Amino acid sequence: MEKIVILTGAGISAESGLGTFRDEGGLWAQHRIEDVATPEGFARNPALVHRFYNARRVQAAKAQPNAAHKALARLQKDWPGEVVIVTQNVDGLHEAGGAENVIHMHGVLAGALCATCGHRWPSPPEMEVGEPCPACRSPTARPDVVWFGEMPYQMDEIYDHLAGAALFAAIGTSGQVYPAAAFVHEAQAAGARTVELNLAPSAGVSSFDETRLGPATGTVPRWVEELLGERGG
Ligand code: BV8
Repeated sequence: MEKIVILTGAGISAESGLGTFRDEGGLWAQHRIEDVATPEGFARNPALVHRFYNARRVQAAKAQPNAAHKALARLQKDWPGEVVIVTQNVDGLHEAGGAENVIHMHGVLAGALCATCGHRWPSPPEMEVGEPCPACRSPTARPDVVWFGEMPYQMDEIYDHLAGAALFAAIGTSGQVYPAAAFVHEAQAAGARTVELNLAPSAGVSSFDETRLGPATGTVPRWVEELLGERGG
């Protein structure tokens, strides 16, 4: 049965109250990317970067999954083929909405990583500069997120999924960050149909076979109903 691969971005969590990056007043309007989402920025001012991620971690922990997150979980459950969710988001709202095996290509707010030995552990709500790694004791704990210039996680697995996709959907992403922004081309090369569900046309809008505009809590449940209804589900 057809395999569906879905890429999500900050827009799917917007209606759960979490800020996006590039919308009016978004996260990048409040902080320079170079200062808070690069290894150089962390080396220069780790306290600032911890403050940036601590605020988002505390906010994300209080946020609730919305109808779009829940609709994707239902699609995973009721679709006869495989449904793979790849997210650029570092919140845990897909899992909170019932989704499984979510691929977090840009890492997770709930995770801590040791920059010295690579050990991972559940992050405390707020991390501090010089936090010691539980494994090697080095004072080099950082958020387990992928910054600019760093390699996103599980890329081989993602490319395998894209190579086998019959349907690719991008939801709530502005299509400005690579390599995620190029996934639509990988899917097309594999012969997949491609659809974009977004509030506004993304940078890659012309690459998609179909674009549905509107808030995710409206467009995603409708899209899932159509897919499942199509199948007479
Ligand atoms: C890499 C950290 C090497 C975690 C993030 C020049 C050309 C091409 C590429 C580059 C270049 N210079 C540098 C690069 C590479 C760089 C890059 O792409 N830069 C861009 C800015 C040009 N990429 C990297 O460095 C990546 N690593 O390339 O490694 C490599 C790669 C492959 C193989 C070998 C080596 C690493 C990128 C990861 C950076 N980390 N975040 C965190 O803090 O969260 S990026 C950050 O942006 C988040 O991860 C976020 O998810 C991501 C993308 O943003 P979006 O999710 O799309 O959010 P955005 O605000 O932009 O858009 C929101 C959308 O939602 C909008 O379309 C809006 O309309 C819509 N929306 C809003 N409300 C709603 C809605 N939709 C529906 N309903 C609503 N209610």
